[in-house]
Amino acid sequence: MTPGTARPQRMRVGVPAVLAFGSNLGDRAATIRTALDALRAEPGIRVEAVSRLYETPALKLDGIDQEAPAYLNAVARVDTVLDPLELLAVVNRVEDALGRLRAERWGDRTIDIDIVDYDGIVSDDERVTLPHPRAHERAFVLVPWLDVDPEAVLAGHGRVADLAARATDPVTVHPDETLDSDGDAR
Ligand code: PH2
Ligand code: MG
Ligand code: MG
Repeated sequence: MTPGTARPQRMRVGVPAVLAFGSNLGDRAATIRTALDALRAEPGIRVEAVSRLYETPALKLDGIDQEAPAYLNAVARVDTVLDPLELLAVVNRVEDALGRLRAERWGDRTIDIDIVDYDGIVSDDERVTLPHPRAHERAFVLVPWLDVDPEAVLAGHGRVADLAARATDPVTVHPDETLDSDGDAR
C-alpha cells in the first residue's frame, strides 16, 4: 500500500448490532464461548466486543424463579453485512447446533441468542421484532450491554445506562469465568 493511503485496520463494513446470550443448562460458559466462536467463523459477522459474564436468576413468565437453574448472560457487539432476517437465521442455526430445544416459552435452555438491537432500527416484523421487545426492562441484557458500549441507546427507550439503573432483576458479575480466548473480558 502506498504511503498516505493506509486504512484503519478495522474499517466498518456493515452495520452495528447487539446480540444477547443466555444459558441456564449444561456448561453455561463453555456453551456461550462456543456460540461466540461459531459467530466469529461466520463470514458476514465480525464480533467487535464481548461483555463480562453475569450470573442471573431465571426470570419466568410469573417472575424470578429461584428454584430454576440460574443463567449466565452476556452481550456482544457485532458488525454485520447480513440483514436482520439473515442474522436471525445465523443465530438460530447456532442455537440449534448447541442443542437448543424450543419446548416451553422462557423455559430452561442450553443457549438463547437474541438480536437486541440492529442498527437502531425499530420494526414490528413478526419474524424479528426490533429492538428486542423486553430488552428495555431486563438488567441481564442492559448491564452487560454497558460493558461493550457505555454510551449505548436502545431505540425507542433511551440511554441503556438509565434503563439499567431502573431495572430490578439482580445481576452479578461472574467472578472467574471470561468469554474471550485471550482472557480479556472485553
Ligand atoms: N431469558 C429468557 C427468560 N428468562 N432469565 C435470565 N436470568 N436470563 C435470560 O437470558 C432469560 C431469562 C427468555 O429468553
Ligand atoms: Mg431471550
Ligand atoms: Mg431467543
